[in-house]
Amino acid sequence: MSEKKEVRIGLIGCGFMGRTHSNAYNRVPNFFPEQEYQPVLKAVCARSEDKVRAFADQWGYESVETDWKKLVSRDDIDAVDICTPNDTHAEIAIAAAQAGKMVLTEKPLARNIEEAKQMVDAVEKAGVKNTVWYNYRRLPAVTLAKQIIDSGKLGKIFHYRANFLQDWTISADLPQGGEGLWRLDAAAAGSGVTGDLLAHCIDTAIWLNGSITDVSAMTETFIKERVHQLTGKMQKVTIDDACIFHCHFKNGSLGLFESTRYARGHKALYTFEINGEHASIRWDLHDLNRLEYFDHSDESKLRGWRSIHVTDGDHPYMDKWWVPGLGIGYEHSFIHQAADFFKSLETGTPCSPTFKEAFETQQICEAVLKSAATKSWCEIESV
Ligand code: 4PW
Repeated sequence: MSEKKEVRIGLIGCGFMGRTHSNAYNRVPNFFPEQEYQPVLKAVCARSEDKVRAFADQWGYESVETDWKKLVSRDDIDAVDICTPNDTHAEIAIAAAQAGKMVLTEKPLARNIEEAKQMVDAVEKAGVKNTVWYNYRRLPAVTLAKQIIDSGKLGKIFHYRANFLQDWTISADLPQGGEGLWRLDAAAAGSGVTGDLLAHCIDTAIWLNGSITDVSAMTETFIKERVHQLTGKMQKVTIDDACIFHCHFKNGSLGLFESTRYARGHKALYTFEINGEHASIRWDLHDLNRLEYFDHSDESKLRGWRSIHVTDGDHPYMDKWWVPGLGIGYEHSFIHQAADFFKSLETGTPCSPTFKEAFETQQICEAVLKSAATKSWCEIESV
């Protein structure tokens, strides 16, 4: 057996994303054993000592820290993985890059373009490996969509449509800010559905269909005031509860995007549809192992939407899992991203999206929010 190279992980944040990433690191050695680089769960960091110790025991971390600065300065950490709220991404990532660590961060890259720019500069200057966890790219059906589009089967693309719908913030009694609810607080999150949900749709869209050149958007904040968990006071809500935008892609196609946390009945409905000259593709997170494909070159009597169950060994990533016909889940998108990150160390190639690539998504989010605020079209710079 060849000697494995260890990548000693220092994870910061032990909430929902801390769990998805920890699960991914634990699964990579089992399901991608051939890879030269393998993770070692060296340390996990969170402010509460009790919480971080329990997390370390549950997921198998060797040690704990309660101050992220200590973790970042440790000599026995190779890669810093940021799973904390958005307002901490920039400071931690910049410090980690300056300390010469590889940096992985949860999406969105940052709260705004200024922070994102500094983060890109820091990793580029330090020359450290970096990636942003836009996990949905790594679902086999979504990767298959990319392969089909890149093969040219759709021909000229006319339309790209995406939705990300949830309903968890409809109650006016839900507080904003603090533990578990920072996504409702603009100071912590940067924005509402635009940075949290549309960022995923935008990342997938520019990966599948290329750059977006300009956007026209509207946003709405349905509940204007909520109690803030940290101050106990009723405070103005400044996140976008819903956002709809349309746009032009560089390839001439039109885009239409919608996201809300007020779509009663929808918990996490991410869908996209792409219509080309010869064929169309659509995908739905609620049925994530399936890709629907319509090919106009099929014999007319048999023409219709094909439902591809993306579970065969020759489908992306599926040779790593079970037998044809057996599906995988949401958590596998993170396992695949972790595996791709370690593979990229072997091949010396970037692990997309890098900070620089994710900067484009940040630019589009910023333009969307600006367009909504100014009620005007906004161009995306330097596409
Ligand atoms: O990144 C997103 C989260 O903030 C996720 O993909 C889904 O929506 C699940 O939680 C939220």
